[in-house]
Amino acid sequence: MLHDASHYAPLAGGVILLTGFDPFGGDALNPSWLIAEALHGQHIAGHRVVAAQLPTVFGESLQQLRALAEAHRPALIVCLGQAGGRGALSLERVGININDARIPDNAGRQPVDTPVVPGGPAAYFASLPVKAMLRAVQRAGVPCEVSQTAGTFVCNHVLYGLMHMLQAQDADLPGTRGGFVHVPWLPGQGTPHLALLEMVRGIHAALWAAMLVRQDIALGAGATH
Ligand code: PCA
Repeated sequence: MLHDASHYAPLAGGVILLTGFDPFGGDALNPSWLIAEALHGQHIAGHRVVAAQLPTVFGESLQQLRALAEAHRPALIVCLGQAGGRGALSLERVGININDARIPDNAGRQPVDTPVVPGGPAAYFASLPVKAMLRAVQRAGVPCEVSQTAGTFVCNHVLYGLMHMLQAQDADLPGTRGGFVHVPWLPGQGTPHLALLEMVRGIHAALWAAMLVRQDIALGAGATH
């Protein structure tokens, strides 16, 4: 017998918003956007993936994300970003209320120790089943980890701002879940790296798990330091 449908994914026919960033910091490309672009138009759990590029700019990135969320009213929002130096897809657990940029963003802004949202809480957890996603990506044969920090540059800014928007009364996006995944360099950008197709396969598996799993699983994936 089929279980109560509400236990599973939200109503079919909706949208999954998947964002990537433009290149930054002197790089010629950004794998996060190439992955999002590759998955644009795919159907996952009855939902259509809509890919969009965000600028690597404090403030503007969040304004564009809000406009996209209001236009598409997605069931799920997953933002992707490049994390050079990491060797696995990194499912971010938490965004913190701080901007502290070691390099200028693509508009030349370099905020130091400013809040993402003045007066906002210190942090928000992503509302994604990160452990179930971890298991799904690993079963697809793609290196994956849960990360306890998204840094303090534009990616953390977007993760915190996204979760603030989803919590806020004014956003009117009831039931929308959201979070962030950092991805390694592509071959040619530096080491460690992952092939584009491998990363696309991993994010595809992660999106399926995010759509289908309502209650996250208990799976040890913490860090000792
Ligand atoms: N990575 C940067 C910003 C844009 C991107 O792809 C970050 O990790 O903050």
